Amino acid sequence: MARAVQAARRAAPAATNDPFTADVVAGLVAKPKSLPPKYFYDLAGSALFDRITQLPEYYPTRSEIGILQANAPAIASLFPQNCALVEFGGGTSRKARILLGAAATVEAYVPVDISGDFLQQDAAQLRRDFPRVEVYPLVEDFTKPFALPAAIAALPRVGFFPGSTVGNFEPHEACKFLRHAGTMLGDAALFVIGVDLVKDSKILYDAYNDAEGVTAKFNLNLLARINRELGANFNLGAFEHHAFYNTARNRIEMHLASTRRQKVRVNGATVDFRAGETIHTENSYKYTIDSFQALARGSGWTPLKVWTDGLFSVHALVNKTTEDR
Ligand code: AVI
Repeated sequence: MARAVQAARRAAPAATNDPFTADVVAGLVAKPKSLPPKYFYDLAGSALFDRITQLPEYYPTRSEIGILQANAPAIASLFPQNCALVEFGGGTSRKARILLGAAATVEAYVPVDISGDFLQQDAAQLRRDFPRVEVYPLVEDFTKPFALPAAIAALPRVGFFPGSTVGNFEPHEACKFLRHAGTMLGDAALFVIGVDLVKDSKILYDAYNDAEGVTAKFNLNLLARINRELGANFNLGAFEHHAFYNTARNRIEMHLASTRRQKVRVNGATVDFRAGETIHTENSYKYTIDSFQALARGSGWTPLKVWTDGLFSVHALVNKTTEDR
């Protein structure tokens, strides 16, 4: 009985209102253990992700930029007059700049990101580079509904969600996100969205297991962040990066595997790990053009056009069902 009480005390984490602490603790006491991928992107994680996008094995960024550059005039021709471009997760405006350069009809640009670190800096540079465009950066968690700036209330909207970040959502969450984006962007809005494609598993495997080990560092940084911000004592040398393609579910899975039996203190709780036990840190779903269009249709969007280089796809969707037209 005394041991049971002791064990319960040990397992009970300190109460918290902070979402990061609450999500980390809930994920580590869950079975199987998992952590939300949105927490990868602190300052160190964002810098590592930036390095990932330049790796020879990580094709999605290069592919998407190539598709946007090659088709910018065609994409821009779908934009309504005097519109606002709303980018979900627009921490850096690298890809939006391609559209802003091609679409003279954009009056306002609203980058929305959970981290304000780069937003303000980037907004200042954008205002210099595109003086005709008003820039309204918004620090928000775009996975949840939020209010758009009043200044763009009267403008028709174009949503932009590049990078295949939609693939980091579970399909039901992707559907929920597309629905809430539809509500925010309004009837007849356009949505330009980048989606990574199902392909040869070796290409996918290599993209998440780069030779330089940057993706491994990116994955392990999540534990380093928990140590830094929550005073936890993860031994980074006792966890390994695992990434593999789950063909049955069309997704890359990333895990952090404990190399041995160990205990870790996190926010007043002790978390036990068996040797080989993993923390599931990310899914990156891959779609076919048809499977993504089916998901979009089921979420209130009508597919209008798609551009692809065979590896990656950029979809234009319209917020209107065919029946409404
Ligand atoms: C941001 N997201 C689309 C990336 C992906 O490919 O799923 C995150 C990433 N994880 C490991 N490498 C890149």
